[in-house]
Amino acid sequence: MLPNQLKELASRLSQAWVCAQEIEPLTKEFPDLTIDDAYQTQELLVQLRCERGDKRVGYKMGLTSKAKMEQMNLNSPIYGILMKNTQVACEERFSLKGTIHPKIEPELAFRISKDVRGVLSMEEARQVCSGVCAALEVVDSRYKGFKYFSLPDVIADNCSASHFILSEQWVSPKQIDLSGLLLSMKVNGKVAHEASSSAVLGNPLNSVIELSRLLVAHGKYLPEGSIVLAGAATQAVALEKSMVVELVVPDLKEVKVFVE
Ligand code: OOG
Ligand code: MG
Repeated sequence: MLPNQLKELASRLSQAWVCAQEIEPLTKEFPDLTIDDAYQTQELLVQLRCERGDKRVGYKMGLTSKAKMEQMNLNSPIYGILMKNTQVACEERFSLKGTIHPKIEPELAFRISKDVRGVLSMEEARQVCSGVCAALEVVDSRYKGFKYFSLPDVIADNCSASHFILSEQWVSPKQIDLSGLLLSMKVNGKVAHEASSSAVLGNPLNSVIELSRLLVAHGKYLPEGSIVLAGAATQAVALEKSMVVELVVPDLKEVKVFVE
């Protein structure tokens, strides 16, 4: 598609985010939208956010577990961009105002300690991830009914990124078995979904490797200091007012949010 058309799509999505109003999936009108067009639209959308005073702080991986691929009926890992103003502090209140049909999901986050400009090996991924912590991601599609027809739709919509919450403590990944952590997401004190971290591509570090591959393919790199969300290990839960959501992971500090 032409650059001007992609700009128009980015501004539609931007408007939908600002007004918290759902729109038709883009592919309904533009069935030929490619994955490459979609990543360019995502980039233009993020540029619009930056013009309004926000800042990039990292990346989120999506569809990295079987549970999420099945829930969304899509089958390939994708990335979105994390923005500074969408981080909610741990144990703070999160207002549903400004969201459309938000859901929450359990994740692990990594902190990247140096620029990554190529495709990482497992050994390199271990070296560049200087910290890991428990995270909750709020996803909120800008499309009607939280449904899309295709990967290009969800990629253009910054992979349904809404907000994210990190636990207050980063732990060195070298101290723990990253593929054997039990992630328990509790809603109002009761376990809603639970899975091993191995649900995320066998080991969540594979998600960072997959991100490095996708970034090379789309002419981008992973800057030092970035935060990377590895993708949900389980299905997401619809968020409702007054919920208290918590992710408990042995060996990591828990992360919690109060919904209002
Ligand atoms: C797509 C984003 C997926 C994850 O962790 O798998 C995602 C969606 O669920 O709308 O964030
Ligand atoms: Mg996610």
